[in-house]
Amino acid sequence: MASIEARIKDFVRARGVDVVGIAGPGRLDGPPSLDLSYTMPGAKSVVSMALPMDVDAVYDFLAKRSPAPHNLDQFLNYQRLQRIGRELAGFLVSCGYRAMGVPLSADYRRAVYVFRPRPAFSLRLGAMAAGVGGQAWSGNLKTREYGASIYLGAVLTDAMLESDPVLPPGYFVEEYCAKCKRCARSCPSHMFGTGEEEYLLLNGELHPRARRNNIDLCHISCFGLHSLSADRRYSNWGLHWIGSWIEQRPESRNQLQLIWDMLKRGLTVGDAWPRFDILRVLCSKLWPEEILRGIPELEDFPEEESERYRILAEFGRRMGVGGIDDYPVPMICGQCALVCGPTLEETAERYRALAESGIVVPGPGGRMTRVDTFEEALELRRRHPLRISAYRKVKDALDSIYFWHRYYFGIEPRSFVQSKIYGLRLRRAVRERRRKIHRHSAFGKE
Ligand code: B12
Repeated sequence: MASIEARIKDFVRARGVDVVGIAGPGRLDGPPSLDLSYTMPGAKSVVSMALPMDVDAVYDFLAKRSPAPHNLDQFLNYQRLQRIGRELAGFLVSCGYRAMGVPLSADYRRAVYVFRPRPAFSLRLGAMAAGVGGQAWSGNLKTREYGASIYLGAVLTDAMLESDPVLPPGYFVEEYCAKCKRCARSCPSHMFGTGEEEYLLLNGELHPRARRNNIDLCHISCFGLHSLSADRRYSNWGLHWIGSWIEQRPESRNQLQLIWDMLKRGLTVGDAWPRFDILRVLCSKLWPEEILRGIPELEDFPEEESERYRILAEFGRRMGVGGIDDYPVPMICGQCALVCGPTLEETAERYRALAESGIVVPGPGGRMTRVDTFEEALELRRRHPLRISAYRKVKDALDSIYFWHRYYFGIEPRSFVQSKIYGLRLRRAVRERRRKIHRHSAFGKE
C-alpha cells in the first residue's frame, strides 16, 4: 500500500490542488503562529495546499477594468479550499488519525490591542515548513508554480508524517526578488520598501523579506481606507482617501499618528465592519453547497458590472453580511501578491498593467470610475463626494468597536510568553548572522 503521505497527496490532487506539501515533527520550530497544538492539541503534522488566483481576474483587477472577477475568485476558492480541507480531514480520520482543516483567515488570536491581528495558525509559515514555497520580498508566500498570487489552505493532524524537502532561506529573495521587487512598487501605502531586509526564524534558519515600514500601512490600504499610491500615479480599488495624506503622508515610524489616522478613517466610513465581516465569515466557515446555488463560476460571470455586483452582494447576504450592496467588493488590494507571477517576465507584465492603469475613484452615482491622472481623480471626488449618513457612520463605528473586541479582545499568556521567547531567539540569530558577516568581510579582506 502506498505511504500515507502519498495517499494524502493523491487525495488532494484528485480534487484539483496540484501544489501540496507536508511538514512533520521536527520541522515546526518557529514563531508562535507555527504552533500546531494552539489550534489542535496533539497535532504533529500539517498538510499545506496552494490554489492559484485566476490570472485573467488578476489582470482585470490590476488594469482597473473590474475588481469583481477577482473577488468572486476569492469567494469561490476560499470556500473550495475549506471544502477540500474538510474532506482530507475526513479521509485522515478514516485512516485512524485525528485531523482538522484550518480557517483560511480572520482566525486571529485574542489580544489587548485587537487591530494588530496575529493568526492562531500561520498558513504562510506552514507552507514554508512544508516546502510548498518560500518567503518573498513582500512577506507573501511565493510558489515556483504560481508565484505569490495564490490562496493557502492547510489541514492539521496527529499523524507523524514524513516532511517534504524545503526551499533554502532566501531562495526567492536572492534569486528572483533581488532583480524585481515590483511588489514594493505595487503597494499604494509603502508598507515595505526595496531596501532593507528583516528576518523570520524558522527551524533555526533566518528567512529574509523586506523590512516593514509599518504593518498598519497595509491594514489602511487593504481595508480600503486610503487607496491612492504615494506617487499619486495609481490606486487600488478602495473607496476612500485620507485627506491629510494627499499633501503629506505621515512618517511611517509615527505609530500613534498612523493608528489615529487609521481609526479616525476606519470609524467614519460607514461600512468598515461588513467589509471585514464578509472576509471573516467567508474564511472561517465552510458554508453548505446550497450557498453556491445560482452563483456562477468565473467563466460564466456576466459582463455587465451591475449584474456582477448583484451576484457578489447576494453571495454576501447568504453568508449573513449586508450593508455593502452598493459596492460588494471586500478584496480591494493585495496588489503585492497579485502582481507576483511565476516568472520575472510575467510579474513585469502584471506590474506594467498596474502602473499604467491610472486611478479609480467613486464617480457618477457612486460608481467606481477610472481616470488617468491625480488631478482628474481629485476633480471627480470633488464633484461626486461619497454621501454617508451620520446614522450609518455611528452604527458602523459601534459595530466595529463591539465586534472586533467580541471576537478578538483578550489576554493570552501563552501567546505572550511564546512571542517573547521567539523574539529573543530571533534577535540572537540576527546578531549571530551580523557577527558572521562582519567576521567574513574582515577575514575576506585579509
Ligand atoms: C494577518 C493577515 C493579514 C494582515 C497582516 C498581514 C501580514 N503581513 O502579516 C493583513 C490584513 C494586512 C493582510 C493582508 C494581506 N493578506 Co493576509 N492574512 C493574514 C493571516 C490571517 C495571518 C498572516 C500571518 O501568517 N501572520 C503571521 C506571521 C507570518 O506574520 P508576521 O508579521 O511575519 O509575524 C512576525 C511577528 O508578528 C511574529 N509572530 C508570528 N506569529 C506570531 C504570533 C503571535 C501571537 C505574536 C505575538 C507574534 C507572532 O513573528 C514574525 C516575525 O518574525 C493569513 C491567514 C493565516 N491564518 O495564515 C492571511 C494571508 C497571509 N493573507 C493572504 C493574502 C492574499 C493577503 C493580501 C495579499 C490581501 C488579500 N487578501 O488579497 C494582503 C498581503 C499583505 C502582505 N504583504 O503581507 C494570504 C497569503 C497568500 C500568500 N501568498 O502569502 C493568506 C495566507 C490567506 C489565505 N488563506 O490565502 N493579511
